[in-house]
Amino acid sequence: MMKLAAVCCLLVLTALTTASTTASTSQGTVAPGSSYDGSLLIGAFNIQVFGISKVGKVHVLQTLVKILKRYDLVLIQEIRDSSGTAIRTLLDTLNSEVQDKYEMALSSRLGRTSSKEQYAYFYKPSRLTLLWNYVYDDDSEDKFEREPFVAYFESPTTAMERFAMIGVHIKPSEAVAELDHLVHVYDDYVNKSAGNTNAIIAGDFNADCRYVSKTALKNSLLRSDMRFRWIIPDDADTTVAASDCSYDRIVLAGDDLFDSYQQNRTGAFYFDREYHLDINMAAEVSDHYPVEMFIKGNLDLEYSPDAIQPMLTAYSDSISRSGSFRAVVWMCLLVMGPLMFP
Ligand SMILES: [Ca+2]
Ligand SMILES: [Ca+2]
Repeated sequence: MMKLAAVCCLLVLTALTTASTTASTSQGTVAPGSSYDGSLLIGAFNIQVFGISKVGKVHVLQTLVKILKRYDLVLIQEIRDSSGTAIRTLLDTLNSEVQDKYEMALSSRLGRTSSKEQYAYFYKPSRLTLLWNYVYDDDSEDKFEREPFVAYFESPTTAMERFAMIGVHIKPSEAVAELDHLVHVYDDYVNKSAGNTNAIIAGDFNADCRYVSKTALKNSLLRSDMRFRWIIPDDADTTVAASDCSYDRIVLAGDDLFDSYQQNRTGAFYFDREYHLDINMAAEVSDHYPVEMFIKGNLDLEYSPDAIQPMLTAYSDSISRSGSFRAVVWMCLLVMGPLMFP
């Protein structure tokens, strides 16, 4: 009981001293990932022409690291760097600033012309085990400019045992055709995983404004097939510029994912507002905002010494979100009440 009381006091102190660390999304607020209960914050970020020039600018690199460390798993798109060093610099810089280190899965360089792009997944092995990954093979049909990059994860801290992330940066001028073909990419993954239907299809789909009309979107296979749920709405704004386009999307498939994700913690992450960057500073980082989603964890909370710090983080996040200390007061009353009024 003394331990619980100590935790309680620490929670109150934390509540009183913690500055808000939450971030606005299109539909609410999202706290950084890795909370105590095993939940996952998953993102997809098109870091416009990511390469040596970008990591060479200290303020850009710092902002990228700040954004990426929100996530337990994040897809990075538009890596354009024949030297292959920029993404490694980004990963190393990120890992120098966190205790819970990230690992990377990197695709081959993709594209029909000499202008190639790579995808990367940064993920925390403390939360997820990467089982296998592959670039979708479209050699026989050549449907994609940049073939989707599929990574299959084991997730011991959520209700999903295993799921895939299917990342894609769709070519704007062929957006409708590539969108349609994502259904085949998904079916191919289900086969490869011996029938696992859980998948997060995410990336810059270019599925709005001048590239995909509302009618074309409505008629696209990925939209009309009821196995898929589009969780970033058509009216979301995922562009840093004044334009209002919902280019970056997350589409879910599989009952476990439908049950585990939280819609009110899903949306674009407006890093310019959150970090108080003016439009020029933000534009140096990317022309896109990341999109993100939250998956509930299923770990039981234990009152072990090791559990206290993550608990403090998690509760201070929840306090920041609610903007009140009521949660802490209620918890203290529940814990201390029986002691004080036996
Ligand atoms: Ca191709
Ligand atoms: Ca915009």
